[in-house]
Amino acid sequence: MTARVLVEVRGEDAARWRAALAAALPEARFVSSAEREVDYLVTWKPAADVFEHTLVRKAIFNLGAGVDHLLRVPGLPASVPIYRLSDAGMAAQMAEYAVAAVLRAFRGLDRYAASQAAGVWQPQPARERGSFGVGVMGAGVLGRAVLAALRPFGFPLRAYARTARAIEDVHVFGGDDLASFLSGCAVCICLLPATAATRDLFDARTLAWLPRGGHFVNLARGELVVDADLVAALDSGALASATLDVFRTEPLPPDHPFWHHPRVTMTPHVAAITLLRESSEQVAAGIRAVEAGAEPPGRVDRARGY
Ligand code: OXD
Repeated sequence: MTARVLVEVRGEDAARWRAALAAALPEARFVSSAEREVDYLVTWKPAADVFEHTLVRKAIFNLGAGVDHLLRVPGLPASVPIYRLSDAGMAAQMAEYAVAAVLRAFRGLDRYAASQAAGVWQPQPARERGSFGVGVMGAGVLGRAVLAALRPFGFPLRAYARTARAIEDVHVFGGDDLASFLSGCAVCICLLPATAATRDLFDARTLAWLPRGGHFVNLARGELVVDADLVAALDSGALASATLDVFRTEPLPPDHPFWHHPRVTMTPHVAAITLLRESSEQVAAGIRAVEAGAEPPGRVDRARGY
């Protein structure tokens, strides 16, 4: 029987996603949301009532790396497996962004920008790379790609992962070791998923575990950070900078202090853009795998929350 697929993406991208998925999976029947029963739901941030009118039989594919939005949708069927994108062109983008942020911090480019704005010619002393620790939180596909991209620069690398596993040339810290991990991060790059265990993880207490003058980079979810505590750490000079791609509310409200903070560099959730062709091909391969009785990559563990 032909697989029935519902693509539930809202906004201006919806038609592009439907066309790309239909091209990647020509053997399927793409149905409208009027259909009561489908085999597959392919979605990004679906409407809150999607499961009121749609029964999903076989699997849900999330068009993104993070499933925190999806796991909050009422009526999410408990027995249907969920798959999320795994890399699909995002790892290279994350790596580029993270390397740019680390090098900007290491070479003091923000200070030179401030000097230029003030019309001041002010060389800074060279830094010792061997004592400039760079830490990555989250050692999944994206975290490992970021670590690999950083390796050629010779910084001491560390990683923080729920379950510590060996990574070549990287000092890996496990779940209970957050304070030791953060204390060695001249730059801390957060790639952790938003779960019950990570929400508000970066507050006054944990931010204070970073070395004085450290740099905080959040490429994961805004919910991980207590904004007022981060602003206080930047205001006091405890932290030299924050590079933020994600926020509790997106778009960031116009009156939020991050917008004009001199120590904050912001981008609008673009560190790793979901790529249409790569993602559609991955979902198509996943649907074909399920149809063939195999297990595609990227299965979400609902108890863990990612
Ligand atoms: C995300 C994504 O999960 O863009 O934020 O993939």
